[in-house]
Amino acid sequence: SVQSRVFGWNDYYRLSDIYDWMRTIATAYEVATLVVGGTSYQDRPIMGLRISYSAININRTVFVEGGIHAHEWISPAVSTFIIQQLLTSSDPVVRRVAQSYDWYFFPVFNPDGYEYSHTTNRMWRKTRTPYGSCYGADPNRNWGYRWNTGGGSTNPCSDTFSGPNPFSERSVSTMSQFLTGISSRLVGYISFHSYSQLLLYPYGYTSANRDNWGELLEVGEKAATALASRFGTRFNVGNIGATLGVFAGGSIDWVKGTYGTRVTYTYKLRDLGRYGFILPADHIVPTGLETLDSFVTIFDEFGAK
Ligand code: ING
Ligand code: ZN
Repeated sequence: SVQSRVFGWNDYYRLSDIYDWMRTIATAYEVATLVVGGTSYQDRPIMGLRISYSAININRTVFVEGGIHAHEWISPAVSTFIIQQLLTSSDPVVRRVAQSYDWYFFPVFNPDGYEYSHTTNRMWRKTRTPYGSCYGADPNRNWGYRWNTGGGSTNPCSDTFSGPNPFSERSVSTMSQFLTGISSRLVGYISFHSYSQLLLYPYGYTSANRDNWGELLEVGEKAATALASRFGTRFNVGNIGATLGVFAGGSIDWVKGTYGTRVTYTYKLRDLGRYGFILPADHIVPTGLETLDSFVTIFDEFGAK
């Protein structure tokens, strides 16, 4: 048999490499547990890692979503990078944050699309559910909060097809059930996208500022400052609808709108468009490091509030 490559952050990896690494982590670290949160249309498991330094559920759970859009490869890579750092870093802030919350990381939310982007079409974004002669719905337009009220398409051939119904995508419906199961303990939801260097807070369905947007902006600005302090990478902070235009049916809107989760951000990671979605692999480590700086700032700030 072929020797498999050693997993790391100098390259992008196939789904099976990522899942093998997650199994290895769950075996090697007592605080890490492998969980299957849901399944995809093509019957792939949506695998996650739960990280908890506490013997009990500490009622402060954070969910991290990576790879909901298949071609945004930096998103799963940064998700696994942060897992690794929470488990191994000796930085006192990282250690404090790691131990102050229970974590669920799902680095590849859209496994069918991710594999298709590796095997067939590097720019594939959606799921792979067949709809007539076209394939896939946008899993970030398919959630059932103000579904299909803007920024999505009703055309199954479009890259932003909202799906025929809310939660039509098996990955979205099964993961929404998983989230409902942990919702009473859920205090944070982070989704990683690329690209544009933005740190965004809800909502996508409206450009109006809602709920606790004031503290999300204030902490978001601190996080962006922390991010820039590493390599000078500049992120703008704002609400999704006002910054990008109105987009309904995103995961972050559903979580915030349904459960009122306090700490809710969507990152759009590097870069500003030079490479766009095809970010070279030598950006993974620096993107991971600067993102970690902002990530721990967010959860340290909210931990103290
Ligand atoms: N952009 C996001 C998208 O889903 C977004 C923007 C974020 C919309 C959160 C709604 C909610 O289109 C990219 N590039 O993925
Ligand atoms: Zn995206």
